[in-house]
Amino acid sequence: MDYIDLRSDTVTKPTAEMRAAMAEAEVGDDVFRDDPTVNKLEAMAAERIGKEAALFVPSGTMGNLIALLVHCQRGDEVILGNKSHIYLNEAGGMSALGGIQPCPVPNQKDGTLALDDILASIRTEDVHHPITRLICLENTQNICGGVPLTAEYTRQVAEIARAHNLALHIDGARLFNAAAAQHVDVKELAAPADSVMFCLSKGLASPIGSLLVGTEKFIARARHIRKMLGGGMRQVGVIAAAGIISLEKMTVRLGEDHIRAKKLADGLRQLPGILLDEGTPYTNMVYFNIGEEIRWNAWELTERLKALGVLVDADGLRRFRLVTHYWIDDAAVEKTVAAFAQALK
Ligand code: TLP
Repeated sequence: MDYIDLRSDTVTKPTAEMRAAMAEAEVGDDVFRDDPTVNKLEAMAAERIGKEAALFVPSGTMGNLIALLVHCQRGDEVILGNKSHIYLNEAGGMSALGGIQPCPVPNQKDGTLALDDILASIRTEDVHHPITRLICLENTQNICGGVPLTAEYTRQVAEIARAHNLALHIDGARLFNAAAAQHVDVKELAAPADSVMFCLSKGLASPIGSLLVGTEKFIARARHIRKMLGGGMRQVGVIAAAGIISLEKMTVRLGEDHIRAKKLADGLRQLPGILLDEGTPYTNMVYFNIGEEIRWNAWELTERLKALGVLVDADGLRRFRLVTHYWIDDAAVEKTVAAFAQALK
């Protein structure tokens, strides 16, 4: 069956244009810096984000981990959101592989960390304390609804970081969605940060890959750590070729996904038993709960929807997250709403 797949924007398959570019990509050994397609992608990424240099990495998780390993020493502490992907969904890599300690502070409903909470979490110089080294933000903030953080907020956090000699890293897996939703250049969102990771393999529709962006010095160290982690990828221009199309063509169309997320939310809102989160969707994610009057829980509904050709991600016993992306068109939105109407019965 040709499923409508709303489980994530990570499910996006490469477009025909990407597949052709991948087949024809000029390649070389990227560990020797010999792959012209990777070199081009990295230069483009650095330019788009507004930093000196970039590094192609296999995943967002590895990009974030490398950033943390560059910024921090063993025993150092990182201030980050208690609902952040790095804290919750990256297998504890910072602790397991870096000896780095997370200092989680509550994510507010709007995805931010309260400035006072950040300030209160910065360790004072004391022989008993770990050394606070880094603050991490996530933009868009996934679990808070795919909510975008503003450039102004990011600047405020960066000011705190500078004043306390800390670095600022952005997990910008969906930074281009944040930029599209706010009609700002992605550079504005990235400017206050020392390092930024963004993903090609989500809304930008590449099959694999993320980029870590920062100063030349930061990226030189990151390249070393990528190798240490086994992330040196040889003739990886075959994948970078898709990434170039992501940057050139996919970044400018993300607004369509946001409009379709709104249409999806509007359709679902009409159905009794669907309780949309306040404000959803901010970008390409629709978050909602299923009311107690519905006799099916989210896992059961997932199965019922699958039988109707729609794949969704249950995010708890009575909770869902649906994500729009390149392969979700208007017809898919309509079919999804109709499938929910049927499955809820
Ligand atoms: N997010 C995935 C799942 O892991 C939850 C998704 O479907 O949303 N940062 C953020 C904010 C992310 O949402 C993700 C992936 C990552 C980092 C990690 O990227 P990958 O999957 O490339 O390691």
